[in-house]
Amino acid sequence: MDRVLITGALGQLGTTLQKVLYKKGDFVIATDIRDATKKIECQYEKLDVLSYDELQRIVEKYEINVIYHLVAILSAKGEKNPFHSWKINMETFQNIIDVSIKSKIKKIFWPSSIAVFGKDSNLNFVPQNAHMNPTTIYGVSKLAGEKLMNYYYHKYKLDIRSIRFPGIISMETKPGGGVTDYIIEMLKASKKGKDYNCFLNKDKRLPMIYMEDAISAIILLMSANRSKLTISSSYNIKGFTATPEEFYSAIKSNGYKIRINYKVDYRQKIANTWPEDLDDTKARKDWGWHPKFGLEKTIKSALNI
Ligand code: AKB
Repeated sequence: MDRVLITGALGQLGTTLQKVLYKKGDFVIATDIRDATKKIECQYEKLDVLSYDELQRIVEKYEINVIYHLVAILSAKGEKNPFHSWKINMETFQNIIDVSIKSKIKKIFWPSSIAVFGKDSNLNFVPQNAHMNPTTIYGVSKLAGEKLMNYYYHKYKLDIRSIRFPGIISMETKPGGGVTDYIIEMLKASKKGKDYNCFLNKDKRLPMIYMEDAISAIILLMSANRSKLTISSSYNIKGFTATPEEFYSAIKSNGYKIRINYKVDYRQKIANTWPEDLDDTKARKDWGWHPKFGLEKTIKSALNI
């Protein structure tokens, strides 16, 4: 049984991951910077990962051996205050790395993102080892984190594993400041029968993944034998690709009668530097990645149809 610490456990990924790992039988301590307002099944502690001492205290107190470090300020929100975003995204990661080396943590999971890519990444089908010139501070911090993973693996054999997540679709939490959040807003508006103003252009194609698949990917990667992993930074994965208009058609064909207005804003410029599609064959080959949710199945599940 692993003794797991999750940081950012009240965020989009953390909210689902803590439940799944707890049900799987791990000892789980969920943490976040704020008090938990909803009931949490596993143990919960308020933790600011910028505080090295607090982090170390919790790791020692609960004899943690695996960490899922999910704290992050996402792409669109990050642009409002780049200095603060860098601090949150990078200093927390450095603290996790430092504590993990000292406390001999067995494995760490840290999510990267398709935000690491940029215009020269061959955006119509981004390879695993693309040129990466990110355009947001979020993307820059994720790319720096990928370099750190690789560095600390070679220097101290620190086992950090990572996935470059596309837009994750889930209904449990509020949208958290990402560019791909438009689909979550669209789904939530549909459920309420409200029209929706989409901030991306109707034809902007992006890779997406349903939460259930995102969680299975994390579990598969974390349970893989390290010797099978040929990438010591982050793996490309996707569930499927879609445009706002394709999502809208799928929602309509399931009986939701809302209207969409396209009111493009600064987030379109960010999305224009992200992949339309990407190559995830390395993840398939190295640790058996295989998505179960396509567009139609995602929409049905998200809308409980
Ligand atoms: C965002 O839109 O910022 C995130 C991401 C793709 O990493 N969902």
